[in-house]
Amino acid sequence: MAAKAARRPPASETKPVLVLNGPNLNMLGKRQPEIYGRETLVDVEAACRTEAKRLGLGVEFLQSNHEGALVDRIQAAREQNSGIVINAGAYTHTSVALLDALNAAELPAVEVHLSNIYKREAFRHHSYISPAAVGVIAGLGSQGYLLALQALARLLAR
Ligand code: CA2
Repeated sequence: MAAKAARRPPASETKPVLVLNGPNLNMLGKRQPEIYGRETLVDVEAACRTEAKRLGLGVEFLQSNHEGALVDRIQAAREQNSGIVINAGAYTHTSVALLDALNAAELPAVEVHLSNIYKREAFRHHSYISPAAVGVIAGLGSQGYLLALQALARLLAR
């Protein structure tokens, strides 16, 4: 007898993608526009919602300045979300806890940075969380979040 093909849930049944932003990203558009641009985090979220809708994905957001809150949300994502877009801010360069949480979540995660971290100070060149990511996007401003959503939409449709 022919094996039954595994059924992929329709987009409407797919759990939402989690977009996580780390410390100080709530300041976007309010300080240092020469590095991070003029868009606020509210603008970025609105653009993500529009793009997610176009892609047939649900989307949830959290920004936190607290490492533990980010770890808690990544742990919850294992049950509640289908994938993760993460800009961990400065925790990118310091946090083994976020790396461990992302590995334990076993979800596709795309790491995003607004700025090109490789053009900046040497301490920004290393990311603790990249080994847990399917891909990394840096230097394209807020467009990076939309590209990350596109990448996850493709991966989740497989
Ligand atoms: O380029 C990125 O997206 C970063 O993740 C942003 C982090 C930085 O520590 C990383 O090296 C690269 C900083 C986020 C702080 O965002 C601000 C935005 C406006 C004003 C002040 C801070």
